[in-house]
Amino acid sequence: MHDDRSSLQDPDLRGHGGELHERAGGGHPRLTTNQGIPISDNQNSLRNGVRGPTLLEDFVLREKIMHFDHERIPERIVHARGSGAHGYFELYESLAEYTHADFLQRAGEKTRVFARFSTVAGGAGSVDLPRDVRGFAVKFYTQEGNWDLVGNNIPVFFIQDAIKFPDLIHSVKMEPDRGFPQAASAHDTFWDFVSLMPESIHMIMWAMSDRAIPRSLRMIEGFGIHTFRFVNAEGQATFVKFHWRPKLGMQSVVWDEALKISGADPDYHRRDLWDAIESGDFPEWELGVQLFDQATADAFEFDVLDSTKIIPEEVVPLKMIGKMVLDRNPDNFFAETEQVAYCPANIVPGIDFSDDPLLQGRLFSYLDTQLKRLGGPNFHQIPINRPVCPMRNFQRDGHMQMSVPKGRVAYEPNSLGGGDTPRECPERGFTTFPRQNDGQAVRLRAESFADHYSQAGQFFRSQTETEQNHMVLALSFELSKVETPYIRERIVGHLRHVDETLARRVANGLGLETLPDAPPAAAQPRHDLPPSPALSIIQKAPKTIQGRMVGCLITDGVDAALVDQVKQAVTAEGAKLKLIAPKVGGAKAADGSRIMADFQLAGGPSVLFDAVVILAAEQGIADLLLEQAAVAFTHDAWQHLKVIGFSQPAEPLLEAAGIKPAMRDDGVVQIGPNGGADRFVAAAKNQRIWAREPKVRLIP
Ligand code: HDE
Repeated sequence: MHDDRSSLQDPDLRGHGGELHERAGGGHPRLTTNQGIPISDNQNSLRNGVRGPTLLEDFVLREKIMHFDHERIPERIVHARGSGAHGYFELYESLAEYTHADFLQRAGEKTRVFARFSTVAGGAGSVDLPRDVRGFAVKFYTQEGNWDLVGNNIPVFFIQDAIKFPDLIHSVKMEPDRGFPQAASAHDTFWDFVSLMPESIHMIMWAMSDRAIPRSLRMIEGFGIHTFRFVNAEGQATFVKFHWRPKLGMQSVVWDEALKISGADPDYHRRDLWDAIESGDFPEWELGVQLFDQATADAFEFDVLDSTKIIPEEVVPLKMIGKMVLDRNPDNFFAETEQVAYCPANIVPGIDFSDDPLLQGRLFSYLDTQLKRLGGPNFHQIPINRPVCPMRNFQRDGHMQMSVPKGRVAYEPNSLGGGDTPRECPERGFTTFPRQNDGQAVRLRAESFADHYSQAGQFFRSQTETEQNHMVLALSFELSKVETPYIRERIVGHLRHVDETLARRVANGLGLETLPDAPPAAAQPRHDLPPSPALSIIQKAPKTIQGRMVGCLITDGVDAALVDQVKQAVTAEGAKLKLIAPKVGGAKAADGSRIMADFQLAGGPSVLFDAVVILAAEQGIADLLLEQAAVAFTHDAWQHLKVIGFSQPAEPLLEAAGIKPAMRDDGVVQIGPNGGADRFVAAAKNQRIWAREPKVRLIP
């Protein structure tokens, strides 16, 4: 509800308004127009006679429809689909040695934040689980202004220079003549661009890994990508790269699951984040920094200004400096998540940019885009964008000016304004680190940016066998959607520089009879970079079901004590148990009690859960065998490598789903009155039974 009476500053006016604004019937506040005029009838427009034409003078109708007609603002050109939440950042220890940023000085200090996670390619109404990069943007409301860390869940980017960004985005978005595909990189124009842009190959490796299909926004890493600078009180600079690490660990879905979730629950990530925060299960990330000096930077074979490169953690370890906790959902999606305006140029004293040409371009783009999206230069006054510290300057007027500056003076220096008008502040004001630049004006890329393949190969070789299989499958899938054969072949040619085995396997996955030639490489790729275990999801996966969701399919006649046993075992580990039944009204347990369901079977497929339990009873199993949704529930759980708990009467359903006793593994656990729930939970902590995959999927 919109109630803006607080803007009536004058107490006399307010008193008068108060009397007039007595409550409407039933104790509700009165409904009014935007001018505060009470509305008598919100069901019928004003007409000339009960069956006559509507009168133009109906200002209530006109105002309401006019406002409605203008409800939409331009969606973000990229990252349009997003979900946000409020929270705080808490510093572990003072970083005064490296930076004089005010909010990084005092251990234990909390700073308010607003985070927004997003997909890149799709429109605002697109699904949550395309194969895509995720945006990870955080606004820190510090006492010395807003700092925006606008990053992604992948630490490298597709391009090295901002001038290529519109081309990259045009290639991945819907093709301009046909207006499809929506939110998908699996089409000709994207791969055409990539095949002609070798610098994107490293990022392609990440985008074809399971990082691009996360299980939950609560389970993604985040990266500032570019090299930034910390500057301390003595003016000494240290290079810094920012990393977010999720407390719940990283986890992804499998690709077939992503395809099905997109249909079953297009809001899968948005709902998951919202529900977790609503239930008090607050997502957390640690903020880590990689700190290094100029000499270290100079010693690398790659350039720290090149956003297509990482600094392996094994080379420069992460220092964890604090944690972010998201503990409050937005009150209003539009006002906050949609209107929040991030900008990498929002930086505070003590942090500074680097000359990364991608970052430099971003410093222009974000401010510019907000002018279009939010309609004018005063978007910083929208509550979600406002700094929490005082904000004073002599800018004035403009569209939608919300503040009412007083006095004659809107310039500086001035002598008419008196002592209250703001002045510049050399001691604490933002100063740019005096970096030395004495080059010529050229449109040239440095030689140090030339190696496009070595780290791509390092990434591939750092993955477990399972993860490598997924990359081969993803590349085969994406390129199979490309209609133009020579584009597929060009990509395989690039892959030969990354890793010859990878190239052969993808060629096999595409049914190519001969291996295409590799294109000339700007710099000879290295194939001996040591693997970095930190790049693998599986090698870092915690053994846990914390924050996960277990789906339990029940039927009439179910043993209520068994449901209880499973629920206790699951919730004791910090996961949630959701009940699925043929009818949403639930099931009648053997003891006559009614157990309410959270999902009706057709709306609760197993793709929505991390592990499943089937507590069918003899009474209900015959019906389930006739219901494809029940068979698919079980079969999908199996082929998505999930842990399946079942009670003995569910045996025929497992058989109907093709899970024959001889093929079962440690991930199929019988649960009965004598136990089994604990064994189920122990198995589910592995998250997936990766060893099952070759039994259910052909891997090239
Ligand atoms: Fe962005 N990007 N970007 N980007 N970006 C935008 O700003 C842009 C890049 C990222 O939740 C836009 O407010 C250029 C890298 C996120 O609201 C726009 C270049 C990274 C978000 C824009 C890049 C990002 C955006 C669109 C190449 C990871 C969403 C709407 C130089 C470090 C923030 C808007 C949110 C949004 C431009 C490259 C992350 C058009 C020109 C690299 C997370 O200004």
